[in-house]
Amino acid sequence: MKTGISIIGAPVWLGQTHYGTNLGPYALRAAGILDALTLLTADVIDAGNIAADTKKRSKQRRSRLKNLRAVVTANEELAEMVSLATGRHRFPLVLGGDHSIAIGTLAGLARHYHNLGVIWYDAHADMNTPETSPSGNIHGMPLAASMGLGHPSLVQVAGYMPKVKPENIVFIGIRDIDPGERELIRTQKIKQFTVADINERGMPQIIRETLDYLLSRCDGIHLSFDLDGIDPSAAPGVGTPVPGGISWADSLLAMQELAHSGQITSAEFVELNPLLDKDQRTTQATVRLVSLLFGGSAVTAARQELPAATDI
Ligand code: 6HN
Ligand code: MN
Ligand code: MN
Ligand code: MN
Repeated sequence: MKTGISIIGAPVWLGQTHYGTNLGPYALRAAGILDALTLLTADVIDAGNIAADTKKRSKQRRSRLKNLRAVVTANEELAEMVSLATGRHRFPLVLGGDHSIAIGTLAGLARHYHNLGVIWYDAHADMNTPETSPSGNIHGMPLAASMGLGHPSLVQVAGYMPKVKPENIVFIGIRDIDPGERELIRTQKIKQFTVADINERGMPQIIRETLDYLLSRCDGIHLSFDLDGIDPSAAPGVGTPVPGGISWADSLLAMQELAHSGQITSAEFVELNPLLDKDQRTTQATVRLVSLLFGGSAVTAARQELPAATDI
């Protein structure tokens, strides 16, 4: 049983190339995420942000990985904060940041769970290695790294590996998959639900199947929610949008079903880029999704006040 929520900000953007995902935690706080959660659960602590300076690109010669050192430093620190909250039996809620921060989140969590389950809600599989990556961007690699595949500095964050077993992962919404990733998904037999599966069987059923699968083998379930899993029409504020995504209505249903199960033990919301957003739509959407995950109703979430532009 979790005693409360610890919010941890990970303002990282160097896992990809669009400045702005580092502003995600600030935008979400300005949009009232703390008040929204406090209405639902009295015990909410804002643990602040990781302190690592991720503003500067690191000078890295002859490496295919962009900003490796800066990303590793940020993730080492995030792993410690997540581990601390988890050790205190709190629910770590990590606000990204690009998806490279999942390396640190999972590293902090897996110290406490022997069979950590991971729901990867995303347009992408994020299972590239330096060899298969088309971009060199580390936000496309966190799952591979957490499975023990890739650059030693990424794989060894928090000093151990692997963090996640392939049979404990479920993809929801992936639709832009690189050849190397496709091969890994196939050979490792990783469970996946496509947007077509969701349309066919309905989101509540997909979530129930996901939980049935993970609960039979896992001692904790982490939700890694990449906002680009949602269709860009509803969540435009992301750096790598992919059309044909999960609908807004289905995303709300997913959060409600997960809340209803009471089985999620940690979560992160990543890839929000306020500078690419339209009318703060994606920031507002994230606050609503987080509220629903903690048992809020769509109505309560909708009632939150809009932040003034100057707050951001
Ligand atoms: N994300 N597969 C592409 C790459 O560069 O490796 C895109 C990755 C996107 C990552 O959205 O978290
Ligand atoms: Mn991702
Ligand atoms: Mn242990
Ligand atoms: Mn993605």
